Amino acid sequence: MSVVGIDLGFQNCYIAVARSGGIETIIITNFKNTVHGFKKFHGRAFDDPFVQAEKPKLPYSLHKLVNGSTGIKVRYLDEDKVFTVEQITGMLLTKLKETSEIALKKPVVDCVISVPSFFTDAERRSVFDATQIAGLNCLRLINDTTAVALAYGIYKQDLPTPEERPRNVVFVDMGHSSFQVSITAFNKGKLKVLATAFDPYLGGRNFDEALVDYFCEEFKGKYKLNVRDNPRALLRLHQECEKLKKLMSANSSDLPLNIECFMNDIDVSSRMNRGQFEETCAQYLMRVEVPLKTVLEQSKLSRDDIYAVELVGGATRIPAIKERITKFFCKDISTTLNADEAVARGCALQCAILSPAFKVREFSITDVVPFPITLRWKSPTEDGLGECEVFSKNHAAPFSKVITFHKKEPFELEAFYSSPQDLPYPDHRIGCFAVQNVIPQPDGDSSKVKVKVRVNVHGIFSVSSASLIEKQKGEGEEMQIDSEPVVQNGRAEDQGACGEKLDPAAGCSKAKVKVKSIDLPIMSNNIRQLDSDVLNNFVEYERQMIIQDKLVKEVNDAKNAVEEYVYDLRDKLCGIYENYVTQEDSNRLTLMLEDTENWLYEDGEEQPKQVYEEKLDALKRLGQPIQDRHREHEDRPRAFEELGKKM
Ligand code: ATP
Ligand code: K
Ligand code: MG
Repeated sequence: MSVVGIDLGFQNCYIAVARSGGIETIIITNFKNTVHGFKKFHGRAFDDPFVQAEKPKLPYSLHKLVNGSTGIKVRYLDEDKVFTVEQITGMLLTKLKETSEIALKKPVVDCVISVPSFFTDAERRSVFDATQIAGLNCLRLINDTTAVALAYGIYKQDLPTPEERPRNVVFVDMGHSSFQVSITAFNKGKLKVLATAFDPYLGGRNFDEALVDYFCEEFKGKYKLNVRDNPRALLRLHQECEKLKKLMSANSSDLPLNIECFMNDIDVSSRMNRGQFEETCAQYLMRVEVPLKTVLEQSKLSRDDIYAVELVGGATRIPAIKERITKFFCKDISTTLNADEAVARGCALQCAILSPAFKVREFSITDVVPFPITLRWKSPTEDGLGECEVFSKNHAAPFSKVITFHKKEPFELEAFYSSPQDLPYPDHRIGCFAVQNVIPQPDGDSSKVKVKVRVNVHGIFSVSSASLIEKQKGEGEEMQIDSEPVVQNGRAEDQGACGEKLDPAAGCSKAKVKVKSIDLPIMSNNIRQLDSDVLNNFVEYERQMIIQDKLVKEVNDAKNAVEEYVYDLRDKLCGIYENYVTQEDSNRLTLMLEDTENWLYEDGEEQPKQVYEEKLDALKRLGQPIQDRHREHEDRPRAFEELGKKM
């Protein structure tokens, strides 16, 4: 089985594979000419302001699904059909999976997929569902900049030892749709993300749009053209502006923009140079510094503590962006990494580390929680209402914590992001988790309930388990350990990444107390994730589509085989087969080939596979003997030669 990493970009997807010789990029796709621009609809409602703002720019239509989420209408087998975003990404992943399998000649199941570091719970859950639909086993959803950090660190031979001061590196990724920065500390065999920052709405496409705006305005005055009224012209202008933008990265001179027959049979032309470009895009260039400042502040490092600044992502090739980054960190940019492939390569490396099917050196990764998470609790009758921030900003992740409650009845935990104003998502709620079957102790006292909360390896939050601790005789002492103001207060104990519990009493000479713990069921509610039966339906539907596509392909192949045979045989009948067929047979066959050709364009346009196969067989019954006679004749001298050698 292959071990692959997938960079699911807004514009470009890369797949890399881990091989014994190293990491190799095997597939690059870009979405031009297909459905695109849906990556950031994951986990978002149709009414979400972001979705609504994107809607007019899309070459396909969006629909509100019954549960309020975003549906995408595409043509499938000559029919308009609305799919969920998970299904659309599922189809894309299926395509990537099949293409990789052909390239690798091995099944692809285990994978690691990158997501933006600012993706919230709902967005992550939605991408994860898409991987399920495609039949992939996603070992980790990893943050883009963390994947890049792994690709940077794992091959570095000269990292400081664990006892030494770490090497701090800034990673900057500006793609087509967004801008992400992280500062990561490296020691031998490990990396720890110190902080991340982002502008989720700043990317290469903003620069394209600024150019489009500029030329629309110019062409209105110069040619009296309303480009915005003509979607086809607008699309062409968009493509030309992206090209021009890229050319300007390499050239500081004046560059032409020419489009023939642009609109109303008019050829348009204009020019732009780098200075004008920077002026036109000033509002976007201004935003580059903000996340750089934020990330440095949060890492609590000074510029002198930074060892290197590494850039990836297509849009970081814009010189004005590079300059701003260089200036901010007072440091030249290093380019150890392949700017386009680093994310996918990091994903493949992480997959290799996580997969038992592959041996690779260990490298431990500690990421951060991008947005602080608070837990609020309430019981139906007890007046215990309270809340506590369980994960602060930049808290290490993955991570588990145990929170102790003292309760007499079932209660509900509501998880939400603590600071909605910093969230690039309109709803700060994560979900509700009802801890069930809680009963008082036989003596009427509250029971001690331990609840485990977790941010898992995908960056997804959950209340993962709960247990009721039964009081045993002679337990007084243990009660005392926990009898700080934890009653109704939810005190969090850290558990570390591997879920190992940090016992607050460890090391003390307290007598071991026997306790009995009973697992409690948890019912989760309002989690923004597909219900399992809906997901199963989508999985099944995707499987059916794969089968259907395969059938369609087989029919096409069968039809093409007939067509090819017709052309091939016709050529050869008046060529190399001429002397191996009677004139009469040749005439008969030629007529039949002509009939078949006509049939293919008329009644034979759309037939079941079997019909094409029968047609081919019928032709071959006449054609094969001729071919055999020809081959026999060709082989005879060779056979004699062989014989001659042996003698
Ligand atoms: P995202 O990370 O936002 O999901 P992505 O990963 O698909 O998007 P990339 O492939 O990293 O994005 O970068 C694509 C962007 O980089 C496009 O906007 C493209 O126009 C831009 N780009 C590529 N090369 C250059 C260049 N030489 N100069 C300027 N921009 C460039
Ligand atoms: K990419
Ligand atoms: Mg990207």
